[in-house]
Amino acid sequence: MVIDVIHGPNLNMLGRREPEIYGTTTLADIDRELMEYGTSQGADIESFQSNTEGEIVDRIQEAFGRVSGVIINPAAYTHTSVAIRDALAMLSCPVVEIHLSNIHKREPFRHHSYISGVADGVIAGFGARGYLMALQAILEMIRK
Ligand code: CA2
Repeated sequence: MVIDVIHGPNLNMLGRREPEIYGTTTLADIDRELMEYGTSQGADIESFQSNTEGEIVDRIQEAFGRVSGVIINPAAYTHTSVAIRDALAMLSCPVVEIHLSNIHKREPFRHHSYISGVADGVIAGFGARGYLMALQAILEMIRK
């Protein structure tokens, strides 16, 4: 069972800038925790980060028919990308959208997500811990 974890633009800077908003955990820390937990549950976690919309679309297309679930933090593309939404809509496996911050508590332009309408679940506002919550939730969805 493969779960693809897709990290959007600027998330490679996690833990190195704006810790008051995004915390001090790095992306490598998050991936490590997911991989450890995934292994304990019999799931292979694959991780991908890109600052480029088209590369994220390509990655989602490559996931089609190959993976059992997708966890995605589209970052700023959450609020702009019909292309990422359309790519996710093609998938038949569960999709969980995750945000470190509570986007609804922030600036109005972050309140709308193009992604939520094609996601099976959304987690926001729990910081890096939210990724483990997303993994636990998606494994439950897959096993049902
Ligand atoms: O809360 C989230 O996870 C977001 O997806 C993060 C995006 C933001 O545009 C969304 O509205 C909410 C920003 C990711 C930028 O990450 C940084 C990490 C460290 C330093 C600077 C940016």
